[in-house]
Amino acid sequence: MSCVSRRDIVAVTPWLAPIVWEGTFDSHLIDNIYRPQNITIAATVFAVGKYIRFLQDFLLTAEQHFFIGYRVVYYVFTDKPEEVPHVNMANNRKLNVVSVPSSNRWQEISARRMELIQTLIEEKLRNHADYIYCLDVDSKFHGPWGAESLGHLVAVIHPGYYGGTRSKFTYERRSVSRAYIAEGEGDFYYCGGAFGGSLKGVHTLADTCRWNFEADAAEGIEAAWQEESHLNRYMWINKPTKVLSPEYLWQDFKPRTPELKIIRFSGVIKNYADIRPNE
Ligand code: UD2
Repeated sequence: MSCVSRRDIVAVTPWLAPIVWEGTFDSHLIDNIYRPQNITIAATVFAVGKYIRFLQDFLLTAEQHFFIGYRVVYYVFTDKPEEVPHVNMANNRKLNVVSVPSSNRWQEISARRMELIQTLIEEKLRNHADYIYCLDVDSKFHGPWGAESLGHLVAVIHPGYYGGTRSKFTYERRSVSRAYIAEGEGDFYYCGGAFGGSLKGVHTLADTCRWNFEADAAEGIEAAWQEESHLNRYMWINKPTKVLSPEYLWQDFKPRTPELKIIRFSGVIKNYADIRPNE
């Protein structure tokens, strides 16, 4: 067993879902469970407008760390299909490009991801993948992200909020929005930049967030953090069956804290004014 006990972190939620931290699982044992199942993992990543510049490092590092030894299919959504870099991949891994329109508002690009993920699952993935992870492109893998992360509905605790109190969480606080979470309610603050689960789990999530987002928009409401706010509301009502620690989405600008024994995936430092269409 490669597991050591950890006393410095909480490894289970109050609804008895695991919270995955380095040192709380045995990856060899977990691979022995999942490898024989011959599963396929889909990964979606959006690279619209200037965000195409992040795609190469994302893919190169994913090829070193993301579900190594498993069948992986990347779906790259972009308005610049001709600029998708060529990255060498193992035989059991491939990349599909999906063309999407560009947009003048970063909020719309970020928010439309739910609709496109829902459609992808309905039109392409059923019977072709078992699990799906939806990841921000402006990030790199630095350590293994594997089958320990699998579950029906998987959320990642946002690195900016895991140590703080609930009152500091940037949930949508206006009750007119369908992303509303009242003061004193909510569990964790989860990232919009990484989430996943079974096809069914993510389809229901994407479908619900999309409709709530669009119903808000029809009334002129945009939640504080767009789809991240809707995702947080969804995860509060439909508890994730597995929660990933901030090892699974850190931010390069944040100093490393003692609990963090490994960084698996981390957002690069970026200058918003330089890369977003409107800022
Ligand atoms: C946070 C979330 C992000 C999203 C956003 C709210 C994390 C680490 N990030 O990040 O997931 O919930 O808040 O809107 O949890 N994109 C493009 N082109 C653009 C703009 C965005 O392709 O012009 C895509 C790209 O895949 C990017 C993602 O949308 O990674 C999120 O946008 P962001 O990185 O600008 O959002 P950010 O860092 O504020």
